[in-house]
Amino acid sequence: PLKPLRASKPTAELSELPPLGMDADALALDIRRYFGTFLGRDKYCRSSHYPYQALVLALRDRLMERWRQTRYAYEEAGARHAYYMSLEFLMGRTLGNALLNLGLDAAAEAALHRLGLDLEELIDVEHDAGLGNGGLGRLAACFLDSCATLQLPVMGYGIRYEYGMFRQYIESGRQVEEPDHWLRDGNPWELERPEHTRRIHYYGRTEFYKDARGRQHARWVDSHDVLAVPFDTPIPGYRNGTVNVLRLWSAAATDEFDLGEFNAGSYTESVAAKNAAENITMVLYPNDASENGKELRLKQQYFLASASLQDVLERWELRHGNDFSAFADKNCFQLNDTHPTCAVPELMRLLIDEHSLEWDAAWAIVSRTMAYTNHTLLPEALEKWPVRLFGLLLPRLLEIIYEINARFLIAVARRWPGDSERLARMSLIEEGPEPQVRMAYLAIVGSFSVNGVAELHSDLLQQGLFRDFFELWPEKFNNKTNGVTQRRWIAAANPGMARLVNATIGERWITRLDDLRGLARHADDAAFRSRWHEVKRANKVRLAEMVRRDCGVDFDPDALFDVQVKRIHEYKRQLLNVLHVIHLYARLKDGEESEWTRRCVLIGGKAAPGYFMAKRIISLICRVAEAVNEDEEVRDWLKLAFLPNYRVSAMEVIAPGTDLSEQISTAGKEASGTGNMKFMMNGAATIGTLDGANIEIREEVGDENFFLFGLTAEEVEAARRGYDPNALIAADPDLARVMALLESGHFNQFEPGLFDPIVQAIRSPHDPWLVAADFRSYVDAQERAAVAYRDRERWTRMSILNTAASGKFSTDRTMAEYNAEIWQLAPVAPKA
Ligand code: 4GP
Repeated sequence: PLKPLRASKPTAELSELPPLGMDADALALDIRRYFGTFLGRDKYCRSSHYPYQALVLALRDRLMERWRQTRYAYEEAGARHAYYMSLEFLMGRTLGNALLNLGLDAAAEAALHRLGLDLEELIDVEHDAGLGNGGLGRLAACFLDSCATLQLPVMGYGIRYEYGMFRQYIESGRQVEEPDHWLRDGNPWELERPEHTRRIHYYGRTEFYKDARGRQHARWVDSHDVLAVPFDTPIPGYRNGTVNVLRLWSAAATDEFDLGEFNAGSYTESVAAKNAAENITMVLYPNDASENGKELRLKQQYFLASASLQDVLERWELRHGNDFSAFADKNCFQLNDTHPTCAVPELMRLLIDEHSLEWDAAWAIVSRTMAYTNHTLLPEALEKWPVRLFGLLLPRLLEIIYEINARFLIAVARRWPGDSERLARMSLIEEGPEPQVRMAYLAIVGSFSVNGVAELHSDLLQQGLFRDFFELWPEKFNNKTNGVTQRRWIAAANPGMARLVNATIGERWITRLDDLRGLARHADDAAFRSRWHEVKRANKVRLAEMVRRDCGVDFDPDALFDVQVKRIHEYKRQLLNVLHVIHLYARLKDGEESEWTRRCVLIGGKAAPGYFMAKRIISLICRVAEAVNEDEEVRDWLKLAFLPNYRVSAMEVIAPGTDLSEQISTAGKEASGTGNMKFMMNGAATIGTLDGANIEIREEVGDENFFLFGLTAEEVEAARRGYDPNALIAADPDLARVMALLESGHFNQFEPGLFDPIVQAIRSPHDPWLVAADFRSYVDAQERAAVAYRDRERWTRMSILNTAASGKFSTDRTMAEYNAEIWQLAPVAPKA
């Protein structure tokens, strides 16, 4: 533990500081100072890394002073806070965004220019913070940006993984994974706060004892403990003086290492405990929308929940002592999916065992402070933990869960007397040979709010997955359609478009995205369309450079750029996309190229390392790409590339350069999607099914500016009964030709059988993703898109109208809704 200062107002004077300059002169001076003194570099330094660090440190100083003011303002207001608890924060890079939000982009460029440096180059030095898998993690990052911009007292809590999402390489058409040691070159944005270290228990057992007044208490004894050390990252709002915090926990051993063992020569043993402790936050689990009952994962989940709750409770105690009567008025926890659900029993434990509250008082607090967001309908993604494992690792928590369940089932029985089937269905414990704790049900029972992430998804939750709970507590359920932050996804990623928009309708869209509506009037102005087209074309040139560099494929910026980037998953149907490419390839080979639209198809995304079919689909994309790109009859008309290592910073180049956004999941499977929104904002038209937020995108932009195809969620359910893909294939000459090519081994001449599993999946009457069922309408929609693209004026108009209609999909709107309907926080502005 760090020693406390003995002075009465120990650091009040110490933390007073005159404001730092926000002009190029002041920045240049600080950059020089950091470079030459703190970093100790000189004129012989040849690495871009140190100028980058010097710039970040200069910015961090400016973030720190705003951060302090924000914190003081929250304290003085006695503000109610929300805590966004998430196992994933997919932050990507920070520099560009920090410059934009601080309003220092121009000053930094000028300062660096004076120093003979280039801002773009330094931005590229930064390693993506890939502490998330995909949509769920990136959503959390966009949320933080919007909360700070709305001046909401919201703090993020997560895990500081040493290794983030793996790095993906393609070798001989196969995905290869490599660890992502993102911290190797240091992370100048973060601030370690050892003074707020927490202690986390695992294993052991419960001991009951009586206090002086004869009341019974429980305590967790014989536990193996691990320390949680916080690292804070500042989260600036858009030019408003607010800086919020993302606090990430890192695991450390309670004792450094065993010197006795070491001296006795047992080196491995001496550090075993330390390694075991540090393993907890070593790596992010690379599974998206699916879980596996791994002990280490449960350890991570509890680690986050316990450390964060202890943190909040300690701050509470500093102000209020052991009086928790107003705690629920001042605090709210948003659980990002079921991953942090241990927070429900853990807050009970902390209040009962460590703060001596009665059960009912503690439960009143828990059930008024927890709120749960669901992100997926895939049943395999609903987390369950074996009771056996849970009881071993977190014995005290399991007892509390049993007690919550007993009380909950009494309420169910009272509402539906004699309905024992329902009791079994709703129980927090799933019975069977290996009983399981149902984390989603625990989250629902413990929360006052349960939301889905798009209208369709929230409806399907209420009618399907959580139906019983919806009948019991309809008032808990609500929808919060996702969004993305336009600061990162337009202002920073697409400066060309941002400048044109600013010149046309002013700058207010940066914080009021609905203003983009004003662009619609200009869609009929030929001069404006021509400027819009030029911006898009320049962005396509930039994207083509990336494709050239990373895939070795030449994309022609005048061709239609047709893009699908997201995790590789069967329900997202990258397979359907490849089938369409094979269809175009077959047409070209058969000489059917009259009325052709030249098309460059880009697909990117990572497959979970253990997901066989997803990896096989990547191989198919790579093999088809070779056949297409190397064929002289084809390659001038059609290109296909698989982009390796898709990540946030890649999307910042991809979205602005895309014409056609592929959102082609089997209806009813994609909870929302957020990539769809980034593309739309950047002026891409969508080809998509009526799934997730696509439905709302189409509502906003109008059917004439959206290429709709495929079965609806309802039709999908009906089509599953009596599904006969072989009949569909036989009846459709285009699909038959595609299947014949695939089955002939044309794309895997040296690896016979490679794609048999894919062929079998398409031909299976049990194919849950109904690839064959949607093929025809997909190809037809693609043809409509191709025709539309040939008419440049029409396409450009459509592009403008997509951007103009994207206002709803700002996380500013999403956060305002969370706040109005769930958190109810008052915005607080720091002193200027
Ligand atoms: C994703 C959903 O698949 C996606 O539709 C949604 O937009 C996103 O969450 C944010 O809500 N789910 C996951 C996951 O990433 O791991 O479950």
